[in-house]
Amino acid sequence: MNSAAHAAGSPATLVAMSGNDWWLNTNYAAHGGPMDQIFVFIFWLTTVILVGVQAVLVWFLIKYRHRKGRTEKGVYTHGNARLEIMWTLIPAVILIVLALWTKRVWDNYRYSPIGNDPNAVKILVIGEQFKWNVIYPGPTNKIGRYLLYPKPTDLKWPTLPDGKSFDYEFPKVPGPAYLPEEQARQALDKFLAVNNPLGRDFSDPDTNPDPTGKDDELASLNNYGKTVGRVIVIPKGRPVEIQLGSRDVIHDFFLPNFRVKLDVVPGMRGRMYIRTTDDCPGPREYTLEELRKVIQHDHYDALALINKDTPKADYYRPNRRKPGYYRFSKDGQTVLRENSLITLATLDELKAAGVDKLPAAIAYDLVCEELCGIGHATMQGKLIVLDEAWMKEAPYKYYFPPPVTEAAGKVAMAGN
Ligand SMILES: [Cu+2]
Repeated sequence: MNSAAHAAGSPATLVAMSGNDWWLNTNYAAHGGPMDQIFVFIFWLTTVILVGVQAVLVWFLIKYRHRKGRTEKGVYTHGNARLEIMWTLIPAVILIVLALWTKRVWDNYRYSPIGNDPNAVKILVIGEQFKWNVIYPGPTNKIGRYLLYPKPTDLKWPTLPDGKSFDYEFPKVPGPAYLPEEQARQALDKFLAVNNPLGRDFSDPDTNPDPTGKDDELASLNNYGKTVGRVIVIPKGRPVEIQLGSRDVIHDFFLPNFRVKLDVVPGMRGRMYIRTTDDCPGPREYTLEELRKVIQHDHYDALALINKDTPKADYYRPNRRKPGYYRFSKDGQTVLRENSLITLATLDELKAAGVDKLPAAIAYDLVCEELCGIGHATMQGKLIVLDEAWMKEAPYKYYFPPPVTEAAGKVAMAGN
């Protein structure tokens, strides 16, 4: 299995090998079991061959070493046809078996039929230097066209979110093509920086998560300020289609715990499918000691899920212009706010603030495995797995349509 073998040597993977520092980290993807079997098979196959070859080498070194007084001459040989056929055929058979076995596992997450499950949801992740943007479909479960950028030779101005065209500096000019190049580029640069950093095609109704136009929260679901650096949320047990795109250079989307990894290439939309295993830990109430173990011993991160129902939490709004949030506080100072990472220092502060338990979710690593630029090391994200109870809470309730059938997550994977 190429991806894991390649990944095993890279620094990001070594960091991501949480829990067990000597082996693969825990798998929480339904397709991951057969993938790990290939990894283990190749590991032991190559180990046995390595040990065998080295042993013969050492044996020959000793057996045919230089000794004084030895007079017999070396044997001259033209080779051995039967032996050569053997050492060609055996590796060929091994490679063919590995190739067919790998293809089956690869197809299982690249072209899985679970994408056709009525409960399947979609997520679009767009890489940029040096962050991941996470775009949710909303109740329509449609993503639509993104990463379409206007050119100075376009005959019409691009469309704005309200359906009007971007012409406010040049109301009498039908499009950038009617301006000198320099002016056209400046106008379009402004459009991309201010109105549309992700190249969303506002004229495509599929990019609109609020077709009824009634819900402000829903309408702003995928505004750039919210998409950038956002946590990936996947509903436990439901099939998830992850679509991938890039705003600038090639990135590489890697979820070590979910056994998927794919290059994110500008101009292409990659697709892959995951469904969490039944034993994937969902959100729950943790004591401070349990969280300390998660961070210090298991080397996972944990995200605080604080909302209106959390005991000892309060609602805080710094001022009218800024959005409010739920938090734990001490003497009016925020100790921990909703949807933020819990550190060891936070745990001490929570204890001092009289909090002894809180709802949290394990935050799995999302890393870029491409050396995409000088800020590459910061290009990490987080993924959490939420159950249906949490998916009914804001803001998560805006992300996906509710499941349509009871059998959520029970569709079999191909090849399993
Ligand atoms: Cu990157």
